[in-house]
Amino acid sequence: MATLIMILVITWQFLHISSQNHPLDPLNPNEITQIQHIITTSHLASLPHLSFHFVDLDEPEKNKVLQWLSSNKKNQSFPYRRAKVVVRGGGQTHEIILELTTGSIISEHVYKGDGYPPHTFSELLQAARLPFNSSRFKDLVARRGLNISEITCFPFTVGWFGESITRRVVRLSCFYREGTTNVFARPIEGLSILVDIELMQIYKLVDRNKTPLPGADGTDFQFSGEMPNPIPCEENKRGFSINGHNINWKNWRFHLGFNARAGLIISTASIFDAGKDEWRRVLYRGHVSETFVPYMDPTSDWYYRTFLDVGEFGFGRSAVSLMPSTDCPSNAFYIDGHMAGADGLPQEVPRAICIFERYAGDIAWRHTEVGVPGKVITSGEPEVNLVVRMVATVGNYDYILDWEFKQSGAIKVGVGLTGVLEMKATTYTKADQIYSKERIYGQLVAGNRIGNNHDHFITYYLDLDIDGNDNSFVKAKLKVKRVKTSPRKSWWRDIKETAKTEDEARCRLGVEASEILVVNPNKKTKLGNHVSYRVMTGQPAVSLLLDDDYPQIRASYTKYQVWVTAYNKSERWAAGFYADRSTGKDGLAIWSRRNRSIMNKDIVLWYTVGFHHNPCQEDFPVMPTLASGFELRPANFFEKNPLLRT
Ligand SMILES: *[C@@H]1O[C@H](CO)[C@@H](O)[C@H](O)[C@H]1NC(C)=O
Ligand SMILES: *[C@@H]1O[C@H](CO)[C@@H](O)[C@H](O)[C@H]1NC(C)=O
Ligand SMILES: *[C@@H]1O[C@H](CO)[C@@H](O)[C@H](O)[C@H]1NC(C)=O
Ligand SMILES: *[C@@H]1O[C@H](CO)[C@@H](O)[C@H](O)[C@H]1NC(C)=O
Ligand SMILES: *[C@@H]1O[C@H](CO)[C@@H](O)[C@H](O)[C@H]1NC(C)=O
Ligand SMILES: [Cu+2]
Repeated sequence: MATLIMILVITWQFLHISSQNHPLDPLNPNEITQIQHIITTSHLASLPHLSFHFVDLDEPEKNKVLQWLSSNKKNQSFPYRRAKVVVRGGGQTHEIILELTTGSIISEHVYKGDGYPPHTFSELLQAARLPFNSSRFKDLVARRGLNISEITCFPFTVGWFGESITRRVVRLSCFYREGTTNVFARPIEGLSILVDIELMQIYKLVDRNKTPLPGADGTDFQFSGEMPNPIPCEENKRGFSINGHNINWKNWRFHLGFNARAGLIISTASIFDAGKDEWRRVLYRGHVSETFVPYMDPTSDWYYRTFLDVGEFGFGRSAVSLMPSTDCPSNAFYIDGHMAGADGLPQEVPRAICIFERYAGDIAWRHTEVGVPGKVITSGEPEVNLVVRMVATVGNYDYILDWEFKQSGAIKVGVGLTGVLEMKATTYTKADQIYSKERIYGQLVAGNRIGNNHDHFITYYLDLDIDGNDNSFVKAKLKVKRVKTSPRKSWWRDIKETAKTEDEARCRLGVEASEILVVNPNKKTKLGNHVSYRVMTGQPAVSLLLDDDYPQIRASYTKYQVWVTAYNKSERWAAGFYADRSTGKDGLAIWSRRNRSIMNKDIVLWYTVGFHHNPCQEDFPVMPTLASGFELRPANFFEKNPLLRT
């Protein structure tokens, strides 16, 4: 085994000196294998039912990373290469930090706080199979006249509802596949199975056999049309280069990472300023931090559906292999994703991320000038952007996650929701049968099916470093003034307020007209304006649940759309690291309560893209993509429009 470690160390050192490396590179399959080997040959191997729940890069200190990137990389030693691993074994959660260059465990302790690490896929699969070994389940199925070979059960996380002692539990809901490929379209309502994941046993099987099974007619979602002709593009002339995980395209360069929890991660994004002839920093790190999806049905088989998908399952864990020409255009380049399975060994998601240049027929800028006598002057240029995309399919839903880089300096972050609704079976077949006696919690979207109301809150971690580490957060409030000295009676002006502390930075958008900016108070343009980026916000949506409602306590950060915190390497997951069965003791709202100073400091902006989803018939049997997002756009960052290169 010593030879194996030697080989791994040598491999690592070989990679180490390669110019393609970046200190934030995700763990590669060799490193994941090395980690698995170190742990399974340590004393931890004796833990009963050892399983790997989290294996990720323990990222080096930010200043070390930045120093290394800005050095000539020969005289500066590469920042440490460490991994953070969370395993379960013997009913406990162990946190381990490993040093990969020496192949050793450098710290290890048992986590005793609330909540549990993300579920592994293999334990979820095992749990989903348990009913098929239960005679009680077989009986119930037979009594309903169903064919057990046509049933699929899905494990749902159960949230937390004030229990003082929590167990690792999932709740199974079962669906009937007969006559359809749309498994979620035929819920076997009223049948619910609680599984103790730790013991891998069913401990409760509830059968409220009341609601008939919805039929299979019209539920399929197979695409049968013809593929549209793609917009012609120069397929073989790729406008970007990929060197390891480093992407260079036009005036942008950034690092592209992937992990099981966040999915795709953008790091150290800088833009080349032709006027200054230098690369300028914009975003140190950006990724999805958490999602919160509470369903608005308080009845016994639905109330617990209040998912924190990133922390409970993982967006990278749920990343699908992208389909060329459907998920990404024909000029796309694909990157595989790597992560550790429950056994600690590497798993690959082929084509987890795609990168492509998008020319969608849009105009980057234009003008027609008719004011010059005897001439009509027209100029402009087409908008060509670079898109980085992944899709996370978490059970019934598909989240399309885009990062779109523009030559104007903007980064547009897009979220698209598609997939299949989570539906509840009902006796109703027509809307006019619905009367208040049997309340429903959504809309009738198809015969015998209600699309229950719910929200989606996708929260982004955005460590913006506008032209340097130290930034401030500014709200520009648009205030209306009345005038007496002009034929006009009113006008608006912007009143800029710099948030001094975390408490002052929280925003509920849409309540008052305002703009939000991340400003570098230490840098000015030649004209004397402070260098900044503006956050162009999407539609406002915050959680409407009451503050004392348990799901809201766990996802309390969803009460505001914008938060700003002082940078702290270990504060990344908005609902806390241990999100499964969490009790709200960790997370963004808690950190922010420290009310740290955020003026001219290294700050992190948290932005939530929210949807209140009130389903309609068109969302059935599969939902047309509903898109939202936000854009980070330079504001007095450049001396002038950077698209004009002269
Ligand atoms: C490494 O080299 C760079 C560029 O030549 C220089 O600016 C920096 O000070 C050097 N760092 C060390 C630690 O010698
Ligand atoms: C199913 O039950 C049989 C017999 O009790 C047992 O041998 C088998 O391990 C069980 N399978 C699962 C997946 O629990
Ligand atoms: C039950 O479903 C399986 C799988 O589709 C099928 O092979 C079998 O014939 C069905 N049994 C009955 C009794 O219909
Ligand atoms: C960083 O965050 C962690 C987790 O919230 C906290 O325990 C720690 O004290 C913080 N460090 C600093 C320097 O604030
Ligand atoms: C946060 O600090 C600011 C400035 O010291 C103060 O005005 C504000 O009341 C504090 N907020 C909380 C919740 O403590
Ligand atoms: Cu939805």
